[in-house]
Amino acid sequence: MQIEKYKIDELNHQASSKHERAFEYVAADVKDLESVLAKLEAFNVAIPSWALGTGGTRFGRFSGGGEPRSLEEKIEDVGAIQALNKSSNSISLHIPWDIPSNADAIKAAAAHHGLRFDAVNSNTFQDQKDQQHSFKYGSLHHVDKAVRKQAVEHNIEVIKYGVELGSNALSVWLADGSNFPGQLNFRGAFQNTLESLQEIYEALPDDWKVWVEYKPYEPNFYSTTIGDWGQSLLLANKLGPKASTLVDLGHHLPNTNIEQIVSLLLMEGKLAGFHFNDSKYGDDDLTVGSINPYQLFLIFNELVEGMDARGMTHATDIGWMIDASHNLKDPIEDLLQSVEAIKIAYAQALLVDTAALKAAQAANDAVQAQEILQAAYRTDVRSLVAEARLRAGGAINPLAAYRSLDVRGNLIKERGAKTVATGL
Ligand code: AOS
Ligand code: ZN
Ligand code: ZN
Repeated sequence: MQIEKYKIDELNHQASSKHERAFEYVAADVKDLESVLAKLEAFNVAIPSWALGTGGTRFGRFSGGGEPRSLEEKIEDVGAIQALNKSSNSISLHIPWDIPSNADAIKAAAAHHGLRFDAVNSNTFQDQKDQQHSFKYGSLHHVDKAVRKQAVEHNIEVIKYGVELGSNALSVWLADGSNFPGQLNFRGAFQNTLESLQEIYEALPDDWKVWVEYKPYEPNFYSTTIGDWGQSLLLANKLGPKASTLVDLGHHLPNTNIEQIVSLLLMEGKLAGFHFNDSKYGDDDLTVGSINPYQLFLIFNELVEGMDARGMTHATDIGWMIDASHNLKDPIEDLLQSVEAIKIAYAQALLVDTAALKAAQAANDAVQAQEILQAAYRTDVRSLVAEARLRAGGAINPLAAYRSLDVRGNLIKERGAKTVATGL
């Protein structure tokens, strides 16, 4: 399955006069228009290989049709997303859900769609068939050295797969924790985790990074061994310059000020990047921007300001990834919506009048500071994002194009109506 460029051009032609009206209206008031558009054009968000099939809950899973049955088909799906939105040029693999056994062929398939491989993710939260020791009581933090060793070896194997694919980061999320008070010695668990991560760190190639993800609860409900950004940062600092903290937006207790965490991690040079999603209650893994788009904007505001202050390049100096699961929507539609929400928040943040905001802050003018932020947030930037995408060769409206080209219908014809994506 491949979306031909001429079909996108045809749809763009039909949508062009409406687009131009909207674009000219908003562009007239944008300072540095060309630089804003160039930044939007350069910006890409990695698509997780585990988000291309219909997810489920522990109560059930309702598969959709035309789901990818192999890594090759997942690459095709990401290729379709990229053809439409020109902002999804990489794919993040979870191993062993997706084992790139023939790395050259997989790399070639990805390159055919203009894709590369982003961070590789290890999995020590499930037991695999024929695995010697169980991860029931954790992995890198385990009380038994033999279990820790098995988990360390898995991570090193994941790095090897990543090297073959041209990736340069290992993303580690641990389910390690405890379900009941007294079950675990916190310091012992932390020390074991540190020691295990040090062994993994030693195995990183020179140009590689390790990203340490935190999460306050689930699957353990009393303690998580890497439960918050403090614990992750502590590990990252002890590990060294190749280690940093990954922020998954859903991994915070309700109402946490995530933008402040982001700002300080950036200041310390320890912000690895993001797992984008949205949440109402916990790690809901909902479509980015579907619940709290203002928070997303505030995070991007910190990113733009903090990255500019540190002379960082927006598009490449941080890991931008989606981590979502869809038990209701067509996964591709959800991902298109998610990338769009991220780019909208980014575009709004690029419109913030930073100099005026600094002046308001220096004058303790909270009213003016709010006016400045919300003037940017309330700007309808959709046509700016669309214009950047159009210039990059994508669709003015990716979701509408996906529907009118009946991509899902074609996938169902190709793959069948009763498919279950590999992985999860
Ligand atoms: C789990 O809650 C985390 O968000 C991880 O990033 C995990 O590896 C991913 O969601 C796949 O389950
Ligand atoms: Zn995550
Ligand atoms: Zn999560």
